[in-house]
Amino acid sequence: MGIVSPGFTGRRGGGADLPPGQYLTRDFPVLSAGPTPHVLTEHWEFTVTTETGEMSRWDWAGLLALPAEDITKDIHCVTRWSKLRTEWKGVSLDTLLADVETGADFALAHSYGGYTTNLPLEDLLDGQAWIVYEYDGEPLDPEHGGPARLLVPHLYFWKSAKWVRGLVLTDTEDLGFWETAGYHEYGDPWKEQRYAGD
Ligand SMILES: Nc1nc2c(c(=O)[nH]1)N[C@H]1C(S)=C(S)[C@@H](COP(=O)(O)O)O[C@H]1N2
Ligand SMILES: [Mo]
Repeated sequence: MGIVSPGFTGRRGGGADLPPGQYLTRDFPVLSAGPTPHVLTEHWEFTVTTETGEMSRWDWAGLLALPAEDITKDIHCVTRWSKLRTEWKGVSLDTLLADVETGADFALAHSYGGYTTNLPLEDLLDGQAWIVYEYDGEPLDPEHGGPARLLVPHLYFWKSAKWVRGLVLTDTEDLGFWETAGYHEYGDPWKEQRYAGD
């Protein structure tokens, strides 16, 4: 232990890690548009449906059998809190999509409970997105999306669908829950793309 006071180490002068309009938080707020669905792992599945209707499917054991990665990333919520160096464990979308044949440009993530969010498919590839099932070395809490959620930390955190159940890949972009409600279709925190037209 050093002799710095609590609260000092988490802040960095200059805010190089902090996108415009964001503040740092040390706790982990819960933001859910509805009730927390309680999905048992024995019933959990994750599906990817391509633009031609081909479906790939993983059950819980199948997900855990895939190579997992430890991920440390900053997260940025559009309600302006950011949290630095959050630690997750999960499977890269590169791994899940490796054998999926698609020429689609877009993905709509679907969650248990009905939430959706849209992303360009390329933002889910090249080490940018994961299906995570641990946070801080513990199984992911239901309120934070457990048993498993999408993690796409380079976009505002509403893109990281909790209780994720699948991706539908399409040639044209369908908007998700918040995007339909006026939030930005892409949501780059560094460009402050909060609302449509930003
Ligand atoms: N299924 C689902 N996923 C969701 C949401 C939601 O309401 N439902 N909220 C989004 C928003 S706006 C944010 S900021 C983060 C919040 O994640 P947390 O509750 O783990 O902090 O989840 C995102 N994913
Ligand atoms: Mo959010």
